[in-house]
Amino acid sequence: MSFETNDQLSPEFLSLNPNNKIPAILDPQGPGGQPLALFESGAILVYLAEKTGRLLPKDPAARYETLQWVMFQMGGVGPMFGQLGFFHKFAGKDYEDKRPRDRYVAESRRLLKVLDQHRPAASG
Ligand SMILES: N[C@@H](CCC(=O)N[C@@H](CS)C(=O)NCC(=O)O)C(=O)O
Repeated sequence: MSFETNDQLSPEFLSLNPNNKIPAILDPQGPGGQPLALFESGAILVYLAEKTGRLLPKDPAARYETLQWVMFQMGGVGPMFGQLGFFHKFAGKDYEDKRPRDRYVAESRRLLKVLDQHRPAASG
């Protein structure tokens, strides 16, 4: 799969992910031994964690704490850093108005501060 050749728009890839983004997976040994196609990084991570019995704690409180940081990544870090990359590196020179870039810089810094200040509970 290469973005340079727009493979994400091919019928084969769109059959896996109609949203034409990576990541997407096809597990030939999905539930019931049937193939399973999945997109969205969070859904893929939860699926793989449950399939392998790793990464997601069994303890409910720890499990939801883990899931909240997965959602934080999907809803915060991923989109904000992506927009920052667009305005700062890839297309920034095409925009005279620097307010969009500055907004994503500020929001990305804020998200990093949240991570820096987070002290995970001790795990065994
Ligand atoms: N919410 C999606 C976001 C996926 C996403 O934005 N993927 C980016 C790369 S990190 C992508 O495919 N960009 C290429 C494009 O938009 O054509 C997820 O978490 O899987």
